[in-house]
Amino acid sequence: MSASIHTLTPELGAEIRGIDLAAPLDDASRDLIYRAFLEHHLVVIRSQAGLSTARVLELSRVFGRDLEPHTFQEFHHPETPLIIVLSNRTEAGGKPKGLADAGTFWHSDVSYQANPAKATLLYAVEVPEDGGDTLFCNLTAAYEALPAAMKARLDGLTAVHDYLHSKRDILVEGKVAAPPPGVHPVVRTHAETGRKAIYINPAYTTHIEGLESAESDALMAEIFDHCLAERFRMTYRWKPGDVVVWDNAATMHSATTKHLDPAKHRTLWRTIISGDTPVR
Ligand SMILES: O=C(O)CCC(=O)C(=O)O
Ligand SMILES: [Fe+2]
Repeated sequence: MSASIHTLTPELGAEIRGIDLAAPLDDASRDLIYRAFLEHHLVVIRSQAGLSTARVLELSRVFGRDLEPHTFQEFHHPETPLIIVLSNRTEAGGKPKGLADAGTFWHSDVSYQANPAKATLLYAVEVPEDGGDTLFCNLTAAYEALPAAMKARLDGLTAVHDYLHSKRDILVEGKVAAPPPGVHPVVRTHAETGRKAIYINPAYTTHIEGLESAESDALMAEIFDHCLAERFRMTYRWKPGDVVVWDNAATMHSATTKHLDPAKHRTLWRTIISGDTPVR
């Protein structure tokens, strides 16, 4: 069966059919997956239950050469630090088997880093019948839909991104030292497609540089309001065996796991594909 691309919504996401990830990927499949990723910002490959960690790492490398181990070592997959386990399961004694909530807030992954993640891959090992959806927002389409005057106003601005802005419990508990904040353009140009996207997010962006704090807050609120309109959004409902990969330079996302019934088990493997410094 040859692989084909099917859009999920007119603006965001594509499903790739006709690919079996249990077998090594040929060059044509890699090209097709990567092209769909650039064009649609998010790709889904369904019904891939039972993949090994090696297969998940091989697929991750379609999107970039370098993968990053996650800061929270306690949730690394036992076979490799390049996969972190997201799970609400606990062992006997209550020890968590994974990171139970990787971010029930709108964010672009590790945007506080100097070189934020290029892409993120999630592989659904087990997911409940309902609940635990992941929400996505297309920041390229949101930028392109801005009035010219707003584009001109944002172009050239920079913003500070700080991990502590979202007040992560794990840091409050003092388990991991907080990474230093990063500064990035408010509008970034995609390194490969050349398309511009808004690059601030409610979870990590503390303020826009050079503006009074009230003005920065008001401008950010206005932009987030615009971005989070229904037409730029997509809700992903997981099925076991789904693989989803998104472009962090073109989208933001939110988990909903904070509100998931603890009796419903959800376990995903996650890899991070390294990125470059965002540019204007
Ligand atoms: O668990 C989810 O739905 C998404 C978690 C998340 O934000 C991530 O993996 O980057
Ligand atoms: Fe995330």
